[in-house]
Amino acid sequence: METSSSTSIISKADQTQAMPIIDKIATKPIAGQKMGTSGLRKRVREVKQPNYMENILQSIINALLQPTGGTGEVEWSSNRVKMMAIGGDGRYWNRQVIQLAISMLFANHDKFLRPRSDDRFTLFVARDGLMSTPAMSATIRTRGCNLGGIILTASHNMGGPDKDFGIKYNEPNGAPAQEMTTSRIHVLTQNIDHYFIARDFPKIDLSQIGDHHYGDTFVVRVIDPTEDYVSLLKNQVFDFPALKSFLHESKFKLLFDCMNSVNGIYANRIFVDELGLERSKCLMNDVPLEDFGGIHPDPNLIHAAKLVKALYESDEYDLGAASDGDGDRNMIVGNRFFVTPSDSVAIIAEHAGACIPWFSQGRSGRGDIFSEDQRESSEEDKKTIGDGKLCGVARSMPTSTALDRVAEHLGIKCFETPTGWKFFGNLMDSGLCSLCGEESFGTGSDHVREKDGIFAILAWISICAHMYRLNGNKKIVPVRDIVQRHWNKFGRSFYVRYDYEGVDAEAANRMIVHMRSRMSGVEDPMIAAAAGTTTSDKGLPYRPGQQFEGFRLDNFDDFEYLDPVDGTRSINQGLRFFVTQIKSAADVPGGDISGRIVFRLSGTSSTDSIVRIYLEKYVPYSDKTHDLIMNREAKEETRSLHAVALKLSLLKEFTGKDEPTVIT
Ligand code: VG1
Ligand code: CO
Repeated sequence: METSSSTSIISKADQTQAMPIIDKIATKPIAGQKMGTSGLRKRVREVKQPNYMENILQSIINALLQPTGGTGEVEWSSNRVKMMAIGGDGRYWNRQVIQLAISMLFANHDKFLRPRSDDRFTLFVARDGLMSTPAMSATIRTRGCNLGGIILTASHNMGGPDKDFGIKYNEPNGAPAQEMTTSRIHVLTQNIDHYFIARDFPKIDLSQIGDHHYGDTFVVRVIDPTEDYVSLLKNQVFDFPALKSFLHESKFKLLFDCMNSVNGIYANRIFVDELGLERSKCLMNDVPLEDFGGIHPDPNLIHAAKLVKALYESDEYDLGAASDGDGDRNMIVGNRFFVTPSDSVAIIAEHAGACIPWFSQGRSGRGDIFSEDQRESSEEDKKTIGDGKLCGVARSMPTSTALDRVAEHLGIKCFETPTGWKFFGNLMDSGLCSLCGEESFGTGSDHVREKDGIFAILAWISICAHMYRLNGNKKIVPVRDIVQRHWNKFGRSFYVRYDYEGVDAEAANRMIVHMRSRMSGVEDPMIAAAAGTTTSDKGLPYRPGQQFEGFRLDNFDDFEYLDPVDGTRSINQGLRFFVTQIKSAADVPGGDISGRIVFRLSGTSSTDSIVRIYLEKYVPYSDKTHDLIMNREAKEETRSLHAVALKLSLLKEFTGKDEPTVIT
């Protein structure tokens, strides 16, 4: 790390000789330090440039020192102990940045302490620097980290010296930083002119659990990264003894691909140590590696191909699962059967109240209270709120409407939020949302404030156990049957997402601007012409009633969200087109078939743009649609919607891309 020193000052706490000297180092703003959908993600070579990590870390620290944003006044809370946590997904550069962060937090820590007080600063550091995103959320909440936590991760992006690194800040409630916080951090990165760092700060041995004291005011506590999270899942959320006896009695076979990510350590703790499964039989890629062993740690049908093959080419396994680089995403696969993430969260919502103690025993929906004794429901509580009801659910806008139908059935509200987990935090803190999900393989509940891959897997095992018991302990109900029963009751949303990666950012933006102007009724032949299109109507405004490829356009908008808790408005969150299939007696057997096409640009790419097209076609259940619902493939069934999407967006013309890079 670069330390071209300018001024040296002795830390306030440094009354003794042994204390490290604090350097104030001059720096200049580095462009592009803006957090996206979930943190800042950049190529390793970019974050390795001099002062890159120093600038962003100091800006996060500065943002925490000015919680009201810009008065320059430090706000001291009355807590005597200031606490923060740090860990990461173990990717290349993780360990170096943790040591850097420790020395910078030491250099800055006294600014958080009230003058002439006995305040102290405790920094919890994950052993070996490894902590999954949901576990970090649990640690922040369980230990009451009033300064939140830092997670070094680029999540599902690839890792290694030529790939990505990332950093996220989580607030004291354990949720990803809200937009207000991330924009404050961004502004600070644009104005930074110095940072503080401890000179020659001793490198801490992160392999050993224990405390390291620096004077009277700064403690680095290396903690077991599984402790808070596993105890939460075990003692509060799930019934581990019941799951264990089900797994062994029924000989249920699980195969979990940890994709060489941080989740390997949690998978071993939970599935092997706690639930007694045999490691070699149930876990794949369960040792965290700096480059994820070259795997793209994104749990989908393409990147978890080996797992998918095992589930599709033999009858050995009942449940296949995979999670991403930082352990917050999940994919669920049954025997020769893929569960879309949108269906998965809907099905968990359908059964959670009956078989997951967090919900059935009334621990969910209590907003932001969190302490062991508050969480232990009293008998009185169980009578009033332990009726297995979820307090509400939520999904990101592009996620399918399957969850909405379950919510309606349960008589609870379903919130529709912009993409990104940070939008669920307020709902959960206010007791408005028990369970939520995103189409991008994200599922979670209010036991933490992040999505949680292992939660989803344990939820599915809980559902399977419940079905097995209902079946008189005789037969495992296959995942396929559980999903088909759901479709039988609620109908089916055929759902597919097309990703066009490596798109020139300017071209992608032009395409979105073009659609936006056509939505607002502006004729836009110029833009269409610039994209190389000649037919005059390609620049005309969209009109309800227009027909494309057997669909009628009913409505369209640019999604915006008004946070019902704090009133924050988030605009430009994705372009939505609502369509209805025009009936022809031959191909539509009864019921209105509606569809939705959504366009948005990814906010997690470290380089070029990624255009995402989300397609949903909802077919209500009836005798006539039975075969269609049970037997058709989503990609086939949404093919014509994809053709409509290409017409609406002129994607090929704008981006030059003929084919998507990933279809999920
Ligand atoms: C993607 C997903 C989004 C998810 C985000 C972070 O964002 O679409 O649903 O919340 O990744 O997931 P975008 O902006 O690229 O579409 V994770 O597991 O990578 O933190
Ligand atoms: Co992730």
